[in-house]
Amino acid sequence: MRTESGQIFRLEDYQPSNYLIPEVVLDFRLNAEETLVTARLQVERIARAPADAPLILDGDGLVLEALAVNGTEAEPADYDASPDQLTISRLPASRRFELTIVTRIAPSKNTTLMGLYVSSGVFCTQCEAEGFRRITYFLDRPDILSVYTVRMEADRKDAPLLLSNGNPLESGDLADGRHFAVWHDPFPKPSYLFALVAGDLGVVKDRFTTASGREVDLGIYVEHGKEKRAAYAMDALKRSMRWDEERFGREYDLDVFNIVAVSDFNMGAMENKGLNVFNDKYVLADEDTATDVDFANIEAIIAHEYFHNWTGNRITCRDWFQLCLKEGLTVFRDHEFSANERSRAVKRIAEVRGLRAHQFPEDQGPLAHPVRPRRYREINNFYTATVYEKGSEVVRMLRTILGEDAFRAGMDLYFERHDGQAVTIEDFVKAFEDASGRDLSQFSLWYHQAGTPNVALSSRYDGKEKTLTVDVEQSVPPTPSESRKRLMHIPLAFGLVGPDGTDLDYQSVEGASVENGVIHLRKRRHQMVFKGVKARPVLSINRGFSAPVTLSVESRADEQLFLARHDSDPFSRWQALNTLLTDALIAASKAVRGGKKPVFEDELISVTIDLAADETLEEAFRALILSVPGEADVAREIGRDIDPDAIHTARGALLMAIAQAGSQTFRALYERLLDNAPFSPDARSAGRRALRNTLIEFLVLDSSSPEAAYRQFEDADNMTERAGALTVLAQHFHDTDVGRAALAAFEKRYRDNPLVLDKWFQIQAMIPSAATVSLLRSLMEHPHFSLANPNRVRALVGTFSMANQTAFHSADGEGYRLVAETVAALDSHNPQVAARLATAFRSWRSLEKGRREHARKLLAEMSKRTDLSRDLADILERTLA
Ligand code: 0A1
Ligand code: ZN
Repeated sequence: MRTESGQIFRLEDYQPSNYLIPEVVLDFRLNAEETLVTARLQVERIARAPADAPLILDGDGLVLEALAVNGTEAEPADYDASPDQLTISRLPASRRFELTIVTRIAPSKNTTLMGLYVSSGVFCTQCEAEGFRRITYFLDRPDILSVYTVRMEADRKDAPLLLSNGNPLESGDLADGRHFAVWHDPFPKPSYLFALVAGDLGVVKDRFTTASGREVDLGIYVEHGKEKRAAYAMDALKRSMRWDEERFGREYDLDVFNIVAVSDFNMGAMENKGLNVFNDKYVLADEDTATDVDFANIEAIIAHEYFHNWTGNRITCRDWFQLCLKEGLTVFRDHEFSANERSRAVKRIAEVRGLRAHQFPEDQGPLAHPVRPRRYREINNFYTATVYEKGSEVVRMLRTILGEDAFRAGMDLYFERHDGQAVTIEDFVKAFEDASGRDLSQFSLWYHQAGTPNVALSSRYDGKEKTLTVDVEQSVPPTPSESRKRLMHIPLAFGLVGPDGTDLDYQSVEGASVENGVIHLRKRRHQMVFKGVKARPVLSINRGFSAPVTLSVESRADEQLFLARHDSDPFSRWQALNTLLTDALIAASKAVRGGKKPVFEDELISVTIDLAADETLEEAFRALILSVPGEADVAREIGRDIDPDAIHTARGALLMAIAQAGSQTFRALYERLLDNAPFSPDARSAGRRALRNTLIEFLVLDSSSPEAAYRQFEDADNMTERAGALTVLAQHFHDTDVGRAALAAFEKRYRDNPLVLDKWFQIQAMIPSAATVSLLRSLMEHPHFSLANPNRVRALVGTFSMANQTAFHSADGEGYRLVAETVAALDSHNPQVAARLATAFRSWRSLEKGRREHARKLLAEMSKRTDLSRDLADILERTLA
């Protein structure tokens, strides 16, 4: 491991800045090879700072061209400039002064996609978290709030469009085919929300009238010729704006709101004030090129970035330790929006599956950290499932505990109290304490303590006394640098399900506080006694996944089957079946490893088929019922000494058992679901397609023929069904003529559409075969693959590492080698994407010995390199620790 492993930042070291920058005027002479940036900063020394306190500005790879203080060129002796810092030691005695800083940057050479860069000929910026310092020297920290005026100058031909934050002020022509525009953002904001876009783009325009009658011009900018594919995003934007008014009383505050789609982007999208920049994957959609999942993601991410205008922009973070203040809360808000727009139960199941797939392994491995971390080396590595998804779960629990009305009162107080400020999680929680009068100190541990709590539970019914006794015990496993854990406040929604499937009443309960169908665990152990329970109930616990915990429930399989068939909470029905299927897969994997044939209970298979066929349930829910736990889900539950091949075989056997038993039912259902109506992306239609897509896999397994899938592939009039069929063909018939023909046809049709070609890369990256590693190596030579584009890398190598258990974990270590080589090749180019890809190794210790050893060797080899980025060095060091 390299020795200068980088500074560690600690929450307890936070100090307010000695200087503020109330106003910023930026001037950009845009040129791809060489851009000149002039920053005029109004600086103010705070009253209690010593008059001789040096001003230390952040930079990253900068070249200083000129520096002036109050309009006079600075003396070289008065400052020190390095690429990553500008220290000014002699400053005027007055508390307010002006600094003029000129830097020279090279956008076209910027491969990190942080700061100012060029994507397909368009200048764009990404400043969160610390990208602004790649543009000019600045106090690049979120508690420095400034009012920005931005002037841009560029060639009119290359960049007819000049956008920045806020409202447009003026624009005009200049000599030599150049032109300029000036934008002004009246809302003080941190530098990470600064944005600029300059280029030649097409646009979709619309208008929105806010609740109080303000007219807002909306624009979505995309590559010329793709305007039609932005219609859905525009619709989602207007629905989001209305929803935030109705649900949270939040109105938009500028005259314009612009979204720009770019093709090279490290993440999903960015909430820059009034000028959101998006990965084009989350803007562009039509039925021919996007799946229903794409449509749903677009809706969610458009909403997410828009909602940040209040939760993130108007109220921002004091420092980066508080990232969840804006992210967890905004994810909660976008989840609520999608739940309102679509099916709440289906949305919740999808969220929980996502949380378990991404956050649980993080929380249970070497990269575990609290929702609000206390230390970091590289903040880019903390845009994690824990900060986002668990952060959202914490806000959700807050609402469960307080109830809808008190929760809304807390939100209102938070907005009222902190508008225009940069605040902390403590401020956030305090608003809810003050609004509700409740003590949330124990609850706050959810922000501060890493690890997934476990709740162990057993119950017994006394028919004579009519009592149900429930023993509950909580524990939180140790995580890196936190060996001792404190007891949490865990809200568990529950029901006592009676013999007819309805919830039974009870007269009283002792042993824990229970409010509105929620048990509040606060101690290590609770023995609860429910009195006056008229019949033997089955306990349905953690309904709706009210708390992000693992459960160890002592219950019989027939009770879980009963819940799967009868629980009034649809989430719990799905959960009960999911638990049973997972247990069955664990047992089957064990059998396979022991050289035995896996067997499955008939009753488990039939309940699965019955639920899938139950016309009283919505189609999307039935599709989820039929998506049996994935190989990674089973691996996570096994937890140690994992053999991915055994799991794959076991899961294949389960799919086959369901396919054969459901043969008739599935065939009839598949035909019945065929819909001749014109395409619509609405939730109901998407649900039908989802169910058809799950059924098609069972149909081909049952018939041992690719024919039905190939027919769907050929007949499909939308991407969901086309890609769904191709996935099934690739999974099960990749080495047949039909499989190869379908893959070739897809490539031919979409060769010139990179976002669709990503699906083709993805589908092949998931093929469970020993030959996939070499297939991927050849696909990396495909003319449309490029390591420079994060979407391509994620589609091919990211998918392989996350969604191909057998090939990534192939016993010879070749899957690991492919990913490690890609990480190494990427690191000098785009450290952020390299580091994220490297997190694929985070669960290496839970594998069986041979694989574990392959992974350990590769990680150790990688970490020995002396030229690692801070991003990658940090991930490797923590993964190996
Ligand atoms: N704040 C954005 C996520 C984001 C973070 C860092 C980025 O840098 C490359 C980009 C985007 C969000 O939550 O959507
Ligand atoms: Zn966000």
